[in-house]
Amino acid sequence: MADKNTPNNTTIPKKFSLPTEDFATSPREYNEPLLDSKDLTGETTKEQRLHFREKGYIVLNNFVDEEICNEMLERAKLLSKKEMESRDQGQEPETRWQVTMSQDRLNEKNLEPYERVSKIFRLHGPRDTGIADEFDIKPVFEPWSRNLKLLNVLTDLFGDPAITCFLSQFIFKNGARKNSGGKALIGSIGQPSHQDTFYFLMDQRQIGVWIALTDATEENGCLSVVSGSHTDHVHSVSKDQRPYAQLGYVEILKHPVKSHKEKIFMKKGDVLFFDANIIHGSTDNLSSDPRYTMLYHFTPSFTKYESLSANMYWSEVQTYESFSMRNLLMGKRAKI
Ligand SMILES: O=C(O)CCC(=O)C(=O)O
Repeated sequence: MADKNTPNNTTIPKKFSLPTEDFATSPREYNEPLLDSKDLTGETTKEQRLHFREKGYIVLNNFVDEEICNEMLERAKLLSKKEMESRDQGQEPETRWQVTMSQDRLNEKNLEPYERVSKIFRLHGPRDTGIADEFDIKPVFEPWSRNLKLLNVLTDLFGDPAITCFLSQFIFKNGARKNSGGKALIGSIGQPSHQDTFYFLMDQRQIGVWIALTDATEENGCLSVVSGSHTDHVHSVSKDQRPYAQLGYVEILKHPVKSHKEKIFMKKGDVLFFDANIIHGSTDNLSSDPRYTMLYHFTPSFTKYESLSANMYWSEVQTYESFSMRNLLMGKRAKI
C-alpha cells in the first residue's frame, strides 16, 4: 500500500487561482470500477456498477434507516445550537467542527440556531465531535462512516477495500420564511455547477455519499448531475457572484451543463453515490420546508494529496485487515 503522506507531484494537479483556464485539456485518466471480479462484496449488482461506471453515479433506495436519519438531524441541530450560543456570546468559532453560516441570516438571532447555519464540516472526527460525553449521547456521524453496507458498496465501486473518509458535512438547506420583523427571507440558495475534484487535488478517485435526510424534490432544491461528466477533465471556474453565495462556491461556466442535467429526486433514507469528478449542483430551495442532507467523501487509503484543507479530516474507515477479518468472521472466504 502506498504511503499517503508522500506527495507525488507528477500525478497531483497543480494548484491554481481563480479565474483560470482549464488545467487539463484531455479527459482525465479514469480508473474504472470493477464489473466482474471475485473481489466484489455482493452488495452491488452488475447493473449498478455499470451505471456508476458509465454515468458516474448510482442511487440506492432505503439505504439509511429512518432512525439514523433523525439522529443525524438532531445531532446537527445540537451542534448548531452550541456554535450559535458561543458566537452570540462573542466567543471564537468552534475548532472541533467547522460551521459556515447562511449569508443572508448572519444576524437573524431570533431564528432557531440551525436556521442560520448553512453547513457543518468535520463531523466524522472523534466521536461526534467531542460532545458525546458532555451530553451523554452516542455518536452517530462517525459510526455511520464505518457502516458495513456502506463499506461494501464503496469497496465494490473503488475495487479496493482500504478506504478513508476525508470529508463530511451536514447541509441545512432551509426553506423560505419570515424573520421576527416580518421580512421575507428566501430559502437557502443552491450550489452552482461544479466538480468536487476542483477542491480536492488528489491522485485517486473520490466518491461522494449524499444521504437524503428529507425528501429531495424539484421545489426544495434537489441535486442535479451531468451524467457521464465524471470522465471529464477538471473544468475552469468562476467565483459564484450571486448575493449570499457561500464562501468558496464556484461555477463552471464553459461547459454546456444546462442541456445535460439530470435531476436526482430522492426519498428520505435514499443515498446517492457519485464520482467526485462529476459535474453537479443544486437549485434554490423555493419551498417553505427544509431540505437536509448528510454528505461524506471517501477515497482509497493509498491516495496521494498535496494537503488537506481545514474542513477535512483523514480517517481510515476500513483496512485490508479489518475487511478480511469481518469476512472471516462472517464465515466467508477473505476476498482480497
Ligand atoms: O446538496 C447540495 O445542495 C449541494 C452539495 C454539493 O454539491 C457539494 O457539497 O459538493
